Amino acid sequence: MIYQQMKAEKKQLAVLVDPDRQTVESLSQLVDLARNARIDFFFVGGSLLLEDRFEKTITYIKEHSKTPVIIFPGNSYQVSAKADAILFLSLISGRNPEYLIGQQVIAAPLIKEAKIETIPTGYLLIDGGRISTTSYITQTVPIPNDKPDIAVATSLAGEMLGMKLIYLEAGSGAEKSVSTEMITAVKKNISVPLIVGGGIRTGEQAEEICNAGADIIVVGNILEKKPELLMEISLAVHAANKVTE
Ligand code: 1GP
Repeated sequence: MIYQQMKAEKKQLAVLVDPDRQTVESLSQLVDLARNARIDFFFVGGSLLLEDRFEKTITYIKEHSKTPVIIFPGNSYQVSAKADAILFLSLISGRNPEYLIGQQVIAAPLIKEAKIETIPTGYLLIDGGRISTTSYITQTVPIPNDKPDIAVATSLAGEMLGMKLIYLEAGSGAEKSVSTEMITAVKKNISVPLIVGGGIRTGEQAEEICNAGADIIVVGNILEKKPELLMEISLAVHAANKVTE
């Protein structure tokens, strides 16, 4: 069960693959690098998928890697029976009913049909220094980066509603990743695993975010430009494990 792996008492690294931004060559390179860097999960999805590569991307990764593939959906149609699990996201930082429950109603029968593990996830968009695609597409206002109390209250509400993961998202390619103060404050208040992503570009940053309290780090954008950074980031996450052991 994927959720059990996500709950493991160690820091873990997920590589986000946006199917529209990968060519066959770059995906193959990334999967090879990820094998050597021993990453924990692939997340596959995107806010805006215009090409017909979603299913093909999952199939390719499943054929070439043993690492679990988890759908990180940008909309209700990003569902595939070939994935190992799906993050069933509700954008609880926003007040747009379409992304709180609307897309979920459309996706639920498709997910049931696909028979994949479904992990209810409270998704919080945090201000990353510029308007993110997620903020624009969902027409929601992110939580200010310097308001950890709002992130704590929102995460608590998510956990009380039964969500099994909390995801603090600064937005893909964010200028500023989620602040360590906010991560620490949220982690202290919840008992479900905490995922943090958006704008993580170096091993140092990854280690700081792990040490602040993130359980799972998500890295996407920078690997599209500099895939070789994957090893550095993976080593940093492992180093954070040694500190907490
Ligand atoms: C975005 O959290 C992920 O949804 C990863 O962000 O692409 O900036 O690494 P980056």
